[in-house]
Amino acid sequence: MSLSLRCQLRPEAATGLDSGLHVRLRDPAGVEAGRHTLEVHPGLHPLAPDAYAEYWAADGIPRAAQEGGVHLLEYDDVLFATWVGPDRNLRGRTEEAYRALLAACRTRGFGHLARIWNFFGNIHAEEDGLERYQAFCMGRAEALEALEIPQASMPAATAIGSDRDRLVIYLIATRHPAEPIENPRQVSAYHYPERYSPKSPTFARATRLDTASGPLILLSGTASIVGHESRHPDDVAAQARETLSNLQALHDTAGRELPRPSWLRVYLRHPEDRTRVSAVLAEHYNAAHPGPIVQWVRGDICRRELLLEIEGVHA
Ligand code: 3EB
Repeated sequence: MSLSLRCQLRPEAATGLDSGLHVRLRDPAGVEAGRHTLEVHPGLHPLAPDAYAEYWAADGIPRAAQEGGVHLLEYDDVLFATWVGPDRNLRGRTEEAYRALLAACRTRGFGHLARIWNFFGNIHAEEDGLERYQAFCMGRAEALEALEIPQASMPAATAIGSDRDRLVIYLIATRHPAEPIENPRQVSAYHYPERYSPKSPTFARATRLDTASGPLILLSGTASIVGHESRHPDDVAAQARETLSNLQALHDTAGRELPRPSWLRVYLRHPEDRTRVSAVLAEHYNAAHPGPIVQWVRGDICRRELLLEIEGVHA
């Protein structure tokens, strides 16, 4: 099944009035629904001077809808959905949000998640005896279990700590399953030992979709983790190199003939690490012409020792 889904990271000024899902990092957390657009603001801080907007669209004129806390933008073959709300009682909120999102998708015949992004504040703070990232994992796993989402149809995902107090989730759903891709260098997140979270994170390392303009690989947030353990706790350049090895392994697994990354988003815990990470990226991608567009964002990675995480799209 070939989809009409398209994705671009574009200069922010160019987003104009096109229909589709627009993700803009600089605005306060929230969502704005238009007649043919859905604008999501995860509540993150892009690092100057970059000003990109993430732009997703498909063929045809989309239908906008709202259902409970869920905003939807529906094309014939692709559905975008968002949920934005307060991030207190994160476990319960996450479960509620996932249930509402999945129900809205299923009702419309979009039973498969290809990609999902999750943002909330104070990711390392404690709530009900759990670190908030773990509370998030619990709520998400509870919803996915209740709705009987099989491991083989986990979406590619991002979960990042923002500087706001909002839970912001947005997703891409399809009528037919995307192909999940796991990383041979890493234990699948859904098989992580319990010490990372009483209920494992539920996501694929990447997913592949076939579109009218060719294959699309959607990369989950990827960090300096080998097996299930964090590597190079105090060395941001080494973490960057390890992360790029993970991204390379995903590309090799998906198929080397597939396109290179067209854009990457780097989440940095400490913005001052940008120069060092940027040098590692330049070295790695200098043989690629053109190399990926890179967007830099301040964000907290779910494990305290992890200093960066990279996501992106091959198209
Ligand atoms: C990792 O590989 C790093 O819980 O949805 C990356 C992407 C990470 C998604 C998630 C977590 C998630 O475990 C953290």
